[in-house]
Amino acid sequence: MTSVTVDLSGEHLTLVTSNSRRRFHAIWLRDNAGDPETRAPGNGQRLIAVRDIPADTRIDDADLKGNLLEVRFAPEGKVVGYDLGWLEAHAYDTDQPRQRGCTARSVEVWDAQLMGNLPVGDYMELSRNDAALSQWLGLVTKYGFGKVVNGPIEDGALFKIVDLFGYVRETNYGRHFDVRTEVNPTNLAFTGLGLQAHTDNPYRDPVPTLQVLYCLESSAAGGENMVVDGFAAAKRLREENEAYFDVLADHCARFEYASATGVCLTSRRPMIELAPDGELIAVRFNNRSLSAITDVPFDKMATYYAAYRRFGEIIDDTAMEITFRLNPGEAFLVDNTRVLHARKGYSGEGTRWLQGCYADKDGLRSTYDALCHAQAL
Ligand code: AKG
Repeated sequence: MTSVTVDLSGEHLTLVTSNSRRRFHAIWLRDNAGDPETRAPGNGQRLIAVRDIPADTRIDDADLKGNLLEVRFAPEGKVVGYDLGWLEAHAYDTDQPRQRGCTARSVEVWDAQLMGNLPVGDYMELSRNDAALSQWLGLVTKYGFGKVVNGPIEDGALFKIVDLFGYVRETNYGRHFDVRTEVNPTNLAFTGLGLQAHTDNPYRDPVPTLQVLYCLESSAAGGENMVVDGFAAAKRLREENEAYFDVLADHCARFEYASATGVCLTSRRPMIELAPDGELIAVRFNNRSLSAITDVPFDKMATYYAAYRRFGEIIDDTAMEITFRLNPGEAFLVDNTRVLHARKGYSGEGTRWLQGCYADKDGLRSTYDALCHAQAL
């Protein structure tokens, strides 16, 4: 049995159903009205600004009509209907226990134990079958990375992975970059050296939120890839030592990439970035491009470095990482705001050639949500 009551001032109403009790403010309801004078019927965009809503808006009356809550607002005299399902899905009068370092509901943190259950998609299936694509994109959203197998072995094939869900982000490295040993490398990635787990390009503002690495040749010994969940590492750091977590979250690090060719990229952001409610929103970790840290007060610098060291040790702990070898035609995709990637060194006979590019996760999320909506119809 659902019921609605309006408080005496008309400032809010209370909607009670068999399993919830939610309050909604008059101003919130009015701003979220879906009638054609408030929102354009074609594209759903809001036609009014908040200044068009009277500051003294209140609820004059509220009534339940089947699955609809009908509200009359004063002083406008406007009557608006709200779907009860929509109200429950958008309710804000809920228990929202938030602590620093929490993660969104869509996220599942992981460690080496995920190995038996890798989010892998078959390229042919992903490109032909929306259900397979949506399932894989869902796993990428949950775990922050995914592998693709059975892709074409051809120059530029990595763009076909991005085409599955979004758009390439071009940078000073071009639309893509070749990861193979070079004589005069502009980046240590273009050598056979091992690379500590890192997020890419923390010196960019904004940082590319997705990275694809696609294998075209891999006959050299070594060169295996590792991925580490930066959110799991940040949570572990907090469990071990809250002060370490706080010092990395509360102060900005600085990152830099400068080359001889007129590129000078700098950024100032924390290694562990939180939303105002404490939710983890990004991890930045890259020993190669960390520049001098100048935003930590003198009396906190020693703790900052101890925290940075411990965060690195957690990231390097093999219990946190998943290791795999990419074969030609295989690729992996990481959420570059969350999952770090690494490479073992390689040398000797044979070749190793990967192509890499960046993209952004708004496109991936949009494709995933649109596929989910289409499947729900
Ligand atoms: C990068 O390009 O960001 C890398 O980490 C290279 C990874 C690899 O060579 O597997």
